[in-house]
Amino acid sequence: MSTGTPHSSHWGAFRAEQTPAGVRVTAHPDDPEPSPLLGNVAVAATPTARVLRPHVRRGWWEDGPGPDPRRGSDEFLPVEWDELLDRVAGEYRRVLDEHGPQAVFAGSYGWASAGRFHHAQSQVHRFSHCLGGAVRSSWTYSHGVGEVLMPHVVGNQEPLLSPTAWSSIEAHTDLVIALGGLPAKNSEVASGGISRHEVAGRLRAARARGAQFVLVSPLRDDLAAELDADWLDVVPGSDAALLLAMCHVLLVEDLLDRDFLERCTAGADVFLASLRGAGDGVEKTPEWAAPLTGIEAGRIRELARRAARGRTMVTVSWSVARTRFGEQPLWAAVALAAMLGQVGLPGGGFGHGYASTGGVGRRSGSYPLPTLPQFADPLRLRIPVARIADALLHPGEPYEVDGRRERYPHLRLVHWAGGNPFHHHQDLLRLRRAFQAAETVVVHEPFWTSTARHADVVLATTTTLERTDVGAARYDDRLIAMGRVHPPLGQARDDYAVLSALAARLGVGERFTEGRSAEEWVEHLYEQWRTGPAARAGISAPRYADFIAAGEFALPPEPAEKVMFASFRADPGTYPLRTPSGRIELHSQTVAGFGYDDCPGHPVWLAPDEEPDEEFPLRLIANNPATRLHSQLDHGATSQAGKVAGREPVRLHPADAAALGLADGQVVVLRSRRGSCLGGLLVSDAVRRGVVQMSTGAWFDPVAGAAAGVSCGYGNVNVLTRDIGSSRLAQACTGQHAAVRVEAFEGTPPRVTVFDQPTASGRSAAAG
Ligand code: PGD
Repeated sequence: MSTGTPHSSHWGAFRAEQTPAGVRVTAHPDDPEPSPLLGNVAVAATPTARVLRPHVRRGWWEDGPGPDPRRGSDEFLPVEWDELLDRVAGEYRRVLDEHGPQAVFAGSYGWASAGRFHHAQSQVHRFSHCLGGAVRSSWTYSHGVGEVLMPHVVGNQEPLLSPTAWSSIEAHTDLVIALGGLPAKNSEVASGGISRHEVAGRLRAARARGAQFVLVSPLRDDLAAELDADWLDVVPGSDAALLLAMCHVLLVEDLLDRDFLERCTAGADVFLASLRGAGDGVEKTPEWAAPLTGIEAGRIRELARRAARGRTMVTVSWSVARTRFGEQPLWAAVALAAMLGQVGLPGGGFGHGYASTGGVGRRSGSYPLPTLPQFADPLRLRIPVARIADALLHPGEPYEVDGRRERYPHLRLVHWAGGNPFHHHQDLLRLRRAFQAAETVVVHEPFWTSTARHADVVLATTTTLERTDVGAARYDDRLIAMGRVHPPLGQARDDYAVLSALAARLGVGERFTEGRSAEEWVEHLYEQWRTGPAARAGISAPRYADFIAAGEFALPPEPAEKVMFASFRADPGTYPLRTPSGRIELHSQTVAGFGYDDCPGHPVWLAPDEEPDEEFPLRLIANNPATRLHSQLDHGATSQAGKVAGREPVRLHPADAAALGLADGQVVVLRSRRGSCLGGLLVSDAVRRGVVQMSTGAWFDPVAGAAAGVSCGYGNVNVLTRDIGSSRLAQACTGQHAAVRVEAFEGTPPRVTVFDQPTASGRSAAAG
């Protein structure tokens, strides 16, 4: 192995060493295809965009807590740690005493960084549980639709977390129909870490054996060119129509597996009748789907026949469901796979999220990992994760989710660590108003992200390079002894140190820390795991000192190649699914009973409710980026190398660019009903006509935006997207799509300011 300190990130294991030229990063030698995202790591060790000491927003410091329209544009003052922690503890005490824990939001959604002990959300949750709890969030931005829908349809979340193994696809699948593709960029990352990147190799091996691929996506590069796929460049948001039409072909041409439907599904009669027009009088033929999807009827018919000819895997990326009515394409894909009758067979059936991260399909996640205990949540009050702005703006108002009627709590204190809502949420100008409605916003961040800039209190946090930890992830096969690469920059402290200091001030210090330092905790978690759950699972792991000396520990291989629902398929009576019927529910009486017209009891076609019009004629795809993970290290070398004219790239088909008189490389303005941003144009025929693609994760820069007369001067696509739930069922993120227009930017583009240190008066905070 190369020199340097072992380390790990969501995009790969590596070694890092401090050199006079900065931190040098070398990929793990066993990684067959290391991610280019490693090129972003070194910038974290430089002062650029780092929060080097604690800061406070002037208005909050001087005028006290309360809703404040200055939040997001006020000055920041550097302050001393102790003085600031005293004030934050006092504010916690005020809110808890006057309003109780239901007034504190500590959901802290976000990926933060790799490492089992310093995992920021786990730290905040443990802290708030010591204080009587706080409001938390349910589900994820990644796959919120699947998390709620799949338990109704197949009884659990297996299809989105650990579907049939890649090795099974590699060996057995004849045809992969990939809705949303299997994009290399997303398979490079995995929450918690990934020590070997294998997805591209698996796909190549399947292709070499003879597997064929069909890519269903408006973007050609959602599947590697080397796989030689047929590209169905569907209209964004129309996948459910395509899938229903394929189901219709199987039905009318009698290509369906009636025995499987009989033995293993419930409600097939209702679903099949709906394909023939029951309910709405519309036969879901390929001719019906053609104008909706932009795919000729003949191609749809042929694809259905092809799927029935061999072993077929239908995959739906997480992003396809990250849309309005995103429940429908996912449920329709399950229905198609059920009609093909291959669920539970090697290489057949369906999966949700292959290549959406590198973890899906890799391992079954059956081995335990070292885990920070969080105590029980005394409050148990949650909101759907993507409804945070609604909650802040509409306290006490009712909403529906998954068959329940709930009310939003009145959130006064927002405490966020390890996430970037001003990256991940939709309609950022609305989120800004929502944050302004809070009384106090506390953010732990290593970087001056837009979330930090919308806080009252910014707690300067270390990065993983500045601390030790155990790197491990549920679907990976190694534990990495993450070592400290360099000392903390400025006055940055670990989240644990900050929370320990707050806990002590709030009288729960001993409970929170159990008397251990961070380094003692890391060893303790590892040893607890080694001698407890790992030993019980038959894993013989080295003692901590030996683990550190070796730099890593490889988990044993899993016993057998996973085929999802194999035992259920073989014997549904003995191994029923955890649905009310014990089978795959093609019609769910439970969901039907909720009475939601935006998610009825079986898969249907629901036309998108923000369609292009004269004012906003293009369909935006706001997908995850190829040059960074989400918003992380946007100022890193790989991310910056991908910018166009210093802004986030905007891709447009050559014919659309020509019609608009736009040229490659120029600065453009994107506008939607909600906001506007600058971007740098890339003309590309990998994008369907009528579609514009801009990735998420460029830091929201309202300052540069103001100079340019737009909402964001750098290219944060979430100023354009819509803050609305997928449906009343899942209430999940719908950030993938919006209707927009693109025009030339006239004038001199403003300087991007979002990586600068924020303005401070220079006065000491104590001087007021
Ligand atoms: P990250 O950029 O990973 O985005 O949203 P998420 O909030 O996870 O944010 C993590 C933050 O944690 C960073 O700001 C980083 O600096 C900080 N951090 C890292 N390490 C530490 C630490 O040790 N301590 C502390 N305190 N902070 C740390 C991702 C979310 O975005 C996701 S998962 C998806 S899938 C969504 N996808 C889309 C989409 O497809 N389309 C749109 N329009 N929007 C999306 N948003 C969602």
